[in-house]
This record gives sequence, C-alpha cells and structure tokens, in this order.
Amino acid sequence: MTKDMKIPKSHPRYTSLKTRQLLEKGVRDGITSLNGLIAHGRGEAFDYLLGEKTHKFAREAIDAGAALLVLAKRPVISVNGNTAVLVPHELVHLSKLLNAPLEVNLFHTSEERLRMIKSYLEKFGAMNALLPSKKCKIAHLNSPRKYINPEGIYKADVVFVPLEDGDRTEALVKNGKKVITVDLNPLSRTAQRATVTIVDNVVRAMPLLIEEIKKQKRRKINDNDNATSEFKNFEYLKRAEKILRKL
Ligand code: PTJ
Repeated sequence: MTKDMKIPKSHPRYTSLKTRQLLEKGVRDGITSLNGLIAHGRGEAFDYLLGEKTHKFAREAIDAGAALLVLAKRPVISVNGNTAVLVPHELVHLSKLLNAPLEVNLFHTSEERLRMIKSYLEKFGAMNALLPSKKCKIAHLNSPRKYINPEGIYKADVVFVPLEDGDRTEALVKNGKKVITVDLNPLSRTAQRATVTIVDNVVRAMPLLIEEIKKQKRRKINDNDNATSEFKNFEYLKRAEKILRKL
C-alpha cells in the first residue's frame, strides 16, 4: 500500500479524500480491517445520496440517543477498527463525559488487532478501554463478537455501537439492552434493529452527539424527557429512506 499523498486543501473532495487516507493508514497500522475499507465505500455511497450533510431527522435521533446515554445507568461505547481511526478523540471525549468504558469489539477479530486498538485509544487519552473476555459472552449470537467484557457490555443497559453488523445489534436488543447506532444506510439490519439509529456519517454525528449530551447534562434531563419517549425509530428510518430515494 502507498504512503499518504498530500491532498491540496482546494480539492473539492478534500474531506472525503482525507477520511479515506485515515482508513488507509488505519489498515497499514493494523487498526482497521481490509473489510473496513469496503464498509466505508458503502457508507460513502449513501452519504453521497444524502448530500453529505446532517439532516433534521439525524438531529432528532442525536437528541434521542443523547438522552438514552445521559439517562443510562451503565452506558458502554463499543469500538471497532473503523471508528477507532475516524473519531478517536470523540470516542475518548464521550467516554469521559459519560463515565462509560470504551469496549473494543470486532467483527473480523484477532487478539493482535484487539490489543492494538486498545493501546491506540489509550494514546488518545482513553482511561477505561476494555477488551472482550473468552469467559463471558452474550446469548443469541454465534460470531466471535459474542465475547464481551464482564465489566463492560455484559453489565450495560445502553450500548452505543457506531458502524455495526446487524447480528450483534439484534443480539444486544434480545439481551435487554438499548442500542444506539450510527449508520448511513437506513435499510441495514443494524439500522432496523437498533433502539435509536442516527443516519449520518459518524465523522459528522459524533461532535453533534457530544454537544447534545453536554446540553442535556446541563439541563439535568430526567426519565420523562420527550426526546426518548416520543422517538419512533421505524418512522424515523422511513423518513431517511424517502430522502435517499428522492420520494
Ligand atoms: O473492525 P471490525 O472487524 O469490527 O469491522 C468493522 C466493520 C465496519 C468493517 C464491520 O462491522 C462491517 O463489516 O460492517 P458492515 O456490516 O459493512 O456495516 C457497516 C455499516 O456502516 C454499513 O451500513 C455502512 O453503510 C455504514 N457506514 C460505513 N461508513 C460509515 C457508515 N456509517 C456512518 N458513518 C460512516 N463513516
């Protein structure tokens, strides 16, 4: 794989190309899986159709997701090889803001990549980064993703799983957990199964989620807060799909 080329800031696709470079470097550094590049390409296609902007429906989902996280008793943030390189600062910031562990959980898993992602997050200041344990697993899941940390996802009531695969989202929900995801594809199984789906690019959504959490913490929201009780993920995904299909 080639070394990063210098992209001129004036390039009309500057942000998109820089994001690709982050992932390419992530693969070279052993953080991102090769499959992560394919997943990103799929995401880019949806983002293009969405006009590469955060829509009103995404902001509503961010409000609802923020409320779930603020009101959670034991929130946990799940990290994979794509999100680790795309939004490391934001993941660490979110973890500190919510006093929630970051738990590395991979689809294309290996002991080496798990460890590398953990130390990568620690370089960005993570104080509480967990790894899955072979002694602890969630029910209703057969892939290696079933292994979880006994102090992390196992005990969590709300799990934030940006860029996820459908099987695990479904299993987490069956295990009684509320799941918030970020997925540019409103038709994916993850998007359809999650409690709250933010249909937006994780790079744009994470800073907005952090800001919203700060606001809700200042307002001292409680369980009666409308953002969560009125949010219907299914209806919301239909709105996102309409925009994609230009209906
Ligand atoms: O590091 P690992 O081994 O855990 O693997 C991580 C990936 C993401 C490769 C793995 O979970 C995977 O294969 O995911 P999927 O099933 O391809 O789903 C990824 C979803 O994320 C797809 O629906 C994409 O459209 C979406 N997506 C990709 N890039 C972004 C995105 N959504 C939001 N922001 C993005 N930047």
